Amino acid sequence: MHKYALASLILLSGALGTASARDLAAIKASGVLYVGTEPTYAPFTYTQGKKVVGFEAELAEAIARKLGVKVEWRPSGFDTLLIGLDRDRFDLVVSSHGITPERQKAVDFATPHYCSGGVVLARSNGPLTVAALKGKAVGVQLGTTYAQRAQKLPGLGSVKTYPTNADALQMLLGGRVNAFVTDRFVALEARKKFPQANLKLGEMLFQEKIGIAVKKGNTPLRNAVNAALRGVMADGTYKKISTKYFGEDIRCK
Ligand code: LYS
Repeated sequence: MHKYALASLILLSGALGTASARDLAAIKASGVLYVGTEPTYAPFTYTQGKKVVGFEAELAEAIARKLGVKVEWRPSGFDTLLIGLDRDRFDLVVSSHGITPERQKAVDFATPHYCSGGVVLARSNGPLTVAALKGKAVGVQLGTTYAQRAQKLPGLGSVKTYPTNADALQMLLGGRVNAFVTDRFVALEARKKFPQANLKLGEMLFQEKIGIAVKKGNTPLRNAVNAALRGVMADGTYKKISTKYFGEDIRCK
């Protein structure tokens, strides 16, 4: 997360300390689970027409079914999601957040629902290693762990930050940046979707555990999500959805 965004989020949690999140009973009584996501992140959450689809979309819907409710998607900018949770705009955020100590100060995370990592993605003949990135322009999405990591890489020419994952990918395809740091599965999907660009995956820069976020302190909801997640992981639902999108089971080993 962007430094200032996180600072204001922590300040906000203090200022809005009295606002209460919907508890599990209220969610169940309403029959609806409000889920925040930034849907430009294929194959995790993206849009098809007006529908939010993808691996995490189907997983969130499977979790909601276990809780006996329906998901109502609330699309939002990635850098506003965790703040929105704190302002009670959503019950959950399902948007591929890496579980970091910094974010854990602001929100609570469910048990990780997949493991992945940040890779370098470039066009053919583009830079694929940290060494090759020296002096180059690297694109990232605002507020992501990839942006954080890229800013720490030594010797880069520049780090260009874009509001959405889709924008950053377009900049790579259009040659406005030499490389794009993003999730490994997102990179694989982009390579498949734009074969003419001849995209190549390079060095894996770091690994991360991805989790669903709830408002800090909403422990009954987090526990219910964990139980539902255990259920879909045990009954074959998780494996089926994961295989549909990735051809493999991407749960943390
Ligand atoms: N896993 C990255 C992060 O935690 C990216 C999240 C999704 C971005 N649309 O920041």
